[in-house]
Amino acid sequence: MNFLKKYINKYWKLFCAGVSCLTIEALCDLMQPTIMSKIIDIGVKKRAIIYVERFGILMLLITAVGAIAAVSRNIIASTVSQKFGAELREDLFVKIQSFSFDNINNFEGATLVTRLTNDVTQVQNFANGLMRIFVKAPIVCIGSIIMAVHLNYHMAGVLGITIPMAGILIVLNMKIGFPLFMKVQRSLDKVNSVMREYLTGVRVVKAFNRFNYESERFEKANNELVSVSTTAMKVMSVFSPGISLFVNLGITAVLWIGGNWVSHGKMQVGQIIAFTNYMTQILFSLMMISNVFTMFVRAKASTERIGEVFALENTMKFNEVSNDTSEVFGRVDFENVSFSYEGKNGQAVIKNVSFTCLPGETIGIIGSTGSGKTSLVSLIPRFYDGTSGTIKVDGIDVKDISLKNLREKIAVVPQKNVLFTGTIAENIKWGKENASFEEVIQAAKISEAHDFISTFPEKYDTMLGQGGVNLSGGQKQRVSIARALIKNPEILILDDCTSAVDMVTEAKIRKSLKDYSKRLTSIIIGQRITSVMTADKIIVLDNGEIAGLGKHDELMKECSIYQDIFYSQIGKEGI
Ligand code: TTP
Ligand code: MG
Repeated sequence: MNFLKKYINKYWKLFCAGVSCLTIEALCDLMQPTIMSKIIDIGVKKRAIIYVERFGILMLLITAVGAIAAVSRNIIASTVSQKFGAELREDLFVKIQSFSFDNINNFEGATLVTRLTNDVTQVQNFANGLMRIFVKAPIVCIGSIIMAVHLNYHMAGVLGITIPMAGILIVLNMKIGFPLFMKVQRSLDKVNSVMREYLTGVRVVKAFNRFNYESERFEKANNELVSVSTTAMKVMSVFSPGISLFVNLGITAVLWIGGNWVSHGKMQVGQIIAFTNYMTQILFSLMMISNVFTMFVRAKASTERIGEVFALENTMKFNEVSNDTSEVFGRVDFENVSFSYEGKNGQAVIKNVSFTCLPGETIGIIGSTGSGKTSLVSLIPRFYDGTSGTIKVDGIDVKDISLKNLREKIAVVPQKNVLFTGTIAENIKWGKENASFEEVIQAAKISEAHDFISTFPEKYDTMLGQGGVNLSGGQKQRVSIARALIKNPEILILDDCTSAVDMVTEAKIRKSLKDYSKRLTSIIIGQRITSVMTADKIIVLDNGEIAGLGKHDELMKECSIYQDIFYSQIGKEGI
């Protein structure tokens, strides 16, 4: 819960102001029944009109003060809770952004979403409630008891029985409620995660006609949520009527005993009315307290879940960087690098890889699927850290370069292209926010995207749906390449990103890339041998190991895996 400290430090003054208003409001409420009893027992009974008038005006004044306090605390409570909620969400967002891929793999995507939305809302509501009603409830409850006892201490015995009974119910409520609401939250996560997975894979689901299967999966998660929530609500709903029962029994007792006492002169009618009034106030505040606990329990569960995100340490270690600028541009060195997704003890997907990529060179990487091509290049921008060995960019160990600087040098076009909702121009500019329109066009020309974009009626202002659904696979790939190019990187990594582009266009892209910058180091992963064979150096990857390294001609002589790929794709007779 440490993360809450920051907000407490920031908002405690306003919070106290809100609670002060609330206290004034509660005190005003508390005075009303006693004044009323005085009006009845003295003013009305003895027909003293001046007394009635005087106390009537006093009552009005107190109501007015109470109303002003109520308006103020409402404004304060809304302001504080909204600001607090917004800041908490923002901080969480920033924290999640700082996570390494490893960290994110720790959480299922959907739970991070529910933590950011639903959990924050719960905590925010609780903070709001705290300033609106919650503090008032105990004040009114205790105040009513004091006022009631003060009014007629003979009657206090009735309170002595009812209130402890209600208290026991409240404690039980809390004990039983907490684990139930934790469960509710977890079920909500599940529903979200099924829904998210369905929505991302909706095309496949339809193609495979697996709608029923997905529906069942959703129904199962949904039913579980319903059942857990219903159980939680059922358990919770027993408590309010229970409290109500005890207090109403108390009120009946007051009326019954009080009625007898009036005839003996031990109590007055106004006092009975005031006493029952206080009892009703006690009832309301107890109900409120029980609601508070329900909300508290939910907020506590949510706070813990949010706390888990804040508490997660970034798995990536950062060295103190004194000077990470270099005279070299676009050089990459791998020195005996091994890597596994499961840490040191996991199965290695990259095994003892060493190679050097000189500035301006084009390196091709080829190998069967699962041979570790994507994993290998994801180590360069430090999406993951290798388990052993050293990776250097521009001659400096990547661990000694600040992440911002490192990633500024490198542009990656991932294998699975990701586009965002927005226009094509916005998507390309995503690589460089302040890029001019000319730069956008230039990048699109190099990636052979300009021509097809020009055929759209709205050209660069064509809106893309989520994930770029209204573009073809090859078109998306070309927009992704333009987005990487506009960044003007030193090192460009293309991960199989021309797989959906025809061979002629691919050759054009390669040529324009070559012409575009002599200083740009390109690392091109390809499944097609034609994508890599013109590279300055080709790495043949086999099961995480380098099976061959050299130019096309050399590999054709020395590397049997490379030969196999070549002959299977091109045939014996060559191109
Ligand atoms: P990749 O590096 O993804 O293999 P690849 O890029 O050569 O394959 P493709 O041509 O199909 O793109 O995977 C190497 C191994 O690492 C493989 O066994 C799967 C595993 N892996 C993970 O465990 N987690 C991951 O996030 C990725 C990307 C791969
Ligand atoms: Mg891959």
